[in-house]
Amino acid sequence: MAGWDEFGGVNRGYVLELYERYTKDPASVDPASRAIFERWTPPTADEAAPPAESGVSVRRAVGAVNLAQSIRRYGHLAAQLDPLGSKPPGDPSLLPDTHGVTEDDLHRLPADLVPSPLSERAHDMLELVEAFRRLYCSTTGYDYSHVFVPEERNWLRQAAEGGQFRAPADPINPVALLDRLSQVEAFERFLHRSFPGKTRFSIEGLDMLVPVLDEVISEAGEAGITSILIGMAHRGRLNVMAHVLSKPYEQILAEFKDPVSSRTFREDAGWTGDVKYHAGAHRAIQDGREIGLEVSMPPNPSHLEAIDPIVEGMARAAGTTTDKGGAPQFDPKRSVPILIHGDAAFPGQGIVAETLNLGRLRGYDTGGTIHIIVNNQLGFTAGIRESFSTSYASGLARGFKIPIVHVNADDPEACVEAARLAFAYRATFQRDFLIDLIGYRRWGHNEGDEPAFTQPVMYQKIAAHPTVREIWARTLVERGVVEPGAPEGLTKKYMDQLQRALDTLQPEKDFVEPLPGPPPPGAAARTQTAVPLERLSALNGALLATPQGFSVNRKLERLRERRVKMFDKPDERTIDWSAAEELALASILEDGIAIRVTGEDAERGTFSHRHAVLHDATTGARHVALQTLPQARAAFEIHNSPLSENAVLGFEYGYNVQAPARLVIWEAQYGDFVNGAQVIIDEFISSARVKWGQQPSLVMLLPHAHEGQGPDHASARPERFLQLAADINMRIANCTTAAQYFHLLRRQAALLLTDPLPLVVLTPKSLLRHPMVASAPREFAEARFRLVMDDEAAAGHANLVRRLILCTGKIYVDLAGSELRAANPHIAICRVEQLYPVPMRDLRSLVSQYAAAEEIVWVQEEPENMGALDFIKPYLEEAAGGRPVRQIARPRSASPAEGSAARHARQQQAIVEAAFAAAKAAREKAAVPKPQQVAG
Ligand SMILES: Cc1ncc(C[n+]2csc(CCOP(=O)(O)OP(=O)(O)O)c2C)c(N)n1
Repeated sequence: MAGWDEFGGVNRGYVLELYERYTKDPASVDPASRAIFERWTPPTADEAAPPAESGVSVRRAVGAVNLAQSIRRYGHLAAQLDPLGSKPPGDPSLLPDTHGVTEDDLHRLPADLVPSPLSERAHDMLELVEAFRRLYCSTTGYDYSHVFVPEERNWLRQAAEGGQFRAPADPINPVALLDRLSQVEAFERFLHRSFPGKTRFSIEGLDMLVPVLDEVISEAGEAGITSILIGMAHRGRLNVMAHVLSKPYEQILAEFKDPVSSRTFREDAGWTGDVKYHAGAHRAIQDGREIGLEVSMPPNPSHLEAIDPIVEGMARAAGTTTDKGGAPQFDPKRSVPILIHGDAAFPGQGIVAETLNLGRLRGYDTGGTIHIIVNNQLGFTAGIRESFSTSYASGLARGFKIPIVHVNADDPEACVEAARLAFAYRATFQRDFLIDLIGYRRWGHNEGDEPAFTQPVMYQKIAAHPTVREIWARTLVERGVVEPGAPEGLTKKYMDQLQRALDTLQPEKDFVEPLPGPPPPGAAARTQTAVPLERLSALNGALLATPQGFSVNRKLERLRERRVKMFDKPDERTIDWSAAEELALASILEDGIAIRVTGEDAERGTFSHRHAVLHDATTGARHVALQTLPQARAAFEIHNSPLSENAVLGFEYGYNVQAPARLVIWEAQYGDFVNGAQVIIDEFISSARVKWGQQPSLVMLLPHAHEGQGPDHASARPERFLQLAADINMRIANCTTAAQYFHLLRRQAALLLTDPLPLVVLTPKSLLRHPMVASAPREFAEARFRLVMDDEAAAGHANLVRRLILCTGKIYVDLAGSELRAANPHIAICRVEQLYPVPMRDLRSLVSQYAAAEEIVWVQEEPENMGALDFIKPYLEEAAGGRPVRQIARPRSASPAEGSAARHARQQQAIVEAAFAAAKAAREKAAVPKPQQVAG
C-alpha cells in the first residue's frame, strides 16, 4: 500500500494539495503521482489530514504545512543575524497570510501534520509554527535547503529541530566560556593600550571565533583525529595563535617590539622573515592519549585565500599512508582542515571556488572541510553591496551543496552549537560545512585606519555596542551563574598576566624565527643516480606486465612491444622520454620513496605519451603499472587534476610541505598556463623558504618550446622563474635527453630530505618522441645528471672551434640536427641543462676548453626579452673571460610566439641560420630592431 514515503522528500502539504486535485480530476496531476494515488490510502486524521472536528479545510491545512515548511526553508531570512541590529530582509512565505491560513486555523490543526522532534512537544500547529520561528528565525540561520542528498538534509533538519547539539541536551560550561572570552578580549585590549596604532588586525567583534575553534578541536580530539590544519588570513590571527595554538605571549610581544639587533640575519640563506600576522604556529595536544592531536596553522601570505588549497593539500597528506607499494591509503578520520575566510575575500577570490571544487574529487578529497567566514560585514572600506552579488557572503558554497549556518557572533551559545553541528556533520558525511560567523569590526581595517571616513553610521553603532564578553557576562549575572563583579576580575587577571609578560620581556631572547638550514653545498652535484642495467631491465619487465585477461588498446600495444626490447642493445638510443620517466619513477618507488603525480590529463599525458593508467579496451577497467610493481616499497598515485592551476598547484605545495619525504610532481597542461598559479609560485614556491623557513621540494613539469602552435602553447615563461631565482631557492632545468630527465628526477628524490628545493623542469612536447632526445640504456646505468653538456662532436677538435654556441632546451635539437652543422666544424654547440643554480664551475671549465673560440654565442628561440637571455648573459660574460658574448634570439616581442605556423618556421630557420652564419654576417643578421620610443 502506498504511503507518505512514496513521495520521497516532498512535503506533505504539497502532497495533500495534489491529492485534493487528483480526487477532483485525476488527469490534472502528473502520471507518476496519479499512479501512486491510485494505490494510496488517504491519510487518516492521525496521520496528516486535518481532523474532521477541526473544521479546517484541506486547503488551509495544506497552507499550514506550507507555512511550517517555509519557515524551515527561509526562516534564516528573518533571523537576527547582525549583532549591530540591522533589520533582516524577511520573506512573505514566513507569514500565515501568504498561505491562506490564520492563527485560529493553526490553533485548530494538530502539530504532527509536520513530523519533527518539535511537533512531538507542540499541542497544535500554532505552537509548532512558533517553535519553528524561535528556532529558525533566531540568532542562527539554518541555510540547508540547497543540500540535495535527502539523507543529509534529514540529518541536518533533525539536528536543528532535535536540539542535540545545544543545551540542555549538550550543555556548555558557561563560566569557562566567559573565562575564554575574557582572555580573548584582554589580549586585544592590552595590545591596543601597549602598542597604540600598531597593526594587529584585532579579532574584536568576532571574538567568538576562538571558542568556536576550541569546540571543533575538542570534538576532533574526542573523535580520535590526529591532525588539524587551520588556514586563515590576518584578521584575528594573533589571537588565534596565542589562544588556540598556544603561541607564547612573550614571543608575540617580542614581535611587537621588533628587535632588529637580535636577528640572526643570515645572508647566505637570504632570510627576510615576514610580518607577525603571517607567521605560522603549531601545537601538540596530548591529553593522555597515545596518539596526540597536532594543531597547525601554516604561514600565510597577504594574498587572501591563497592558503586555502595549501591547507587542503596538507590535510590530504596528513591523512594519507604511503609506506607500502600500491595505491596510498587516505583515511578521512585522521585529519581535519579548517579554513577561516574573510567575508569579502570568500566571494571575491577565485581560488576559493577552485578549492571548493577539489572537495569531492578522488585525488583531492580531504574528508570534508570546516569553513568559517569571519564576517565583519566589511572588506577594508568596501561594504556588502560592493563585495558580493549573492545574498550572503557564503553564497558560493550553496552551489557546492555545502550546508551553511549563519550565526550571530554575539550569541555564544548559538556559536558553540554551530561548531558542534559542523564537526558532527563532517564526521557523519565526510563533507564540507560552513559557519558564517556574523559580527563586526571594532576598529578600522587595521588599527591605524579611520573607519568613520567611510562607514560613519556603522561605527557610531559599534562605538556604543557592548563586547560579546560584556553581553555574556551580563547574561550569566542575570542567570545567577556568576556573582556581579566576578567578570571584571577575570579581565583584570588576564590584563595582569600580559603586563607581567611585557615587564619581564627580553625581546632579543624571546624573539624566535624559524630559519631554515642552508642547503648543503654541492650535495646535488655529488648525488648518485645511476641504476644498474639488470635492475632497470627488471623494472621495465614488471612495468609491462598487465593483469590476466587485461586487453590493452591496440595502438598502445605496439608501443609497448618496442619497450620489451629496450634493453637488448645497451648502447643504442632505445629509451625515449616517457620510458625514462616511468623507469625513474619505478626506481624511486623501489628506493622506498612515495610519489604523487597530478596535472590536467596527467594520467595519459597531454601529448599522449605517459599512459601511466591503462584502460582495458573492452571493459574500461584501470591498470596502473606503478601501483602493481612488485619491487615498490612505497605508494604511487597519479590523478588527472580538475582544470585549475592556482588551487591545484597550491594543493600540491601543501601536500609537499606536509609530507616532505614524498616526491610530489605537478605537470602543467602546457607551461604557458602556469601563470594562472602565479600567486602560489611567488608567495610560496619561490619565497616560503626565506620568509617562513618552509622547505618545499615540489616538482613542476612545464612543457615549453616554440613549435608553431601560437603565442599560448609555446612558453612556460622561464624568464619569470629565473627572475625569482635567488638565495638557492629552487632548481630550474631544461634538459634535452631522456637519460638527463631520468637522472634529474632521481636526484630530486634523493635530495628530498637532505637538500630540498623546488624543481622547475621545462619539458618537451614534439621532442618527447624525437630520436635525438632518446638515450641509450647505458646512460642510465653509468652516468648522473650533467649540469652542462659538452658538444661531443666538437670536443675532439676543441682547438679548431672558433664559435662556442651555448643554448638550452629544444633549440639545441634544431641546431645540432641542422644540415648546416656538418659544414661548420668550427662551431661547437653546448647545452646548459640546469639554469639555476647557475653551474658556474662547469660553465667556466667548458668555456676554457674552447680556448680558440673567438666568441661565445647564446642562442635561444624565445624573444630577446624572454627566455634565459637576460638572466644568463652576465654569467656567460664572467665565464667568457673577456671574449665577446653575443646573442641570437627572436626580436623583442610583447607576445612569446607567432600565431602562424608558417611564420614560426621562417623565424626558427632564421635563428638557426644566424647561429651558423659567418661571424660578421651573423652579427648583422642577429641585430634586432631597437625598441621603439614610447611616446609621453
Ligand atoms: C588577494 C588580495 N587582494 C587584496 C588584498 C588587500 N586586502 C587586505 S585585507 C582586505 C579586505 C579583506 O576583507 P575581508 O575578506 O572581509 O576580511 P577582513 O579584513 O574584513 O577580515 C584587502 C582588500 C589582499 N590582502 N589580498
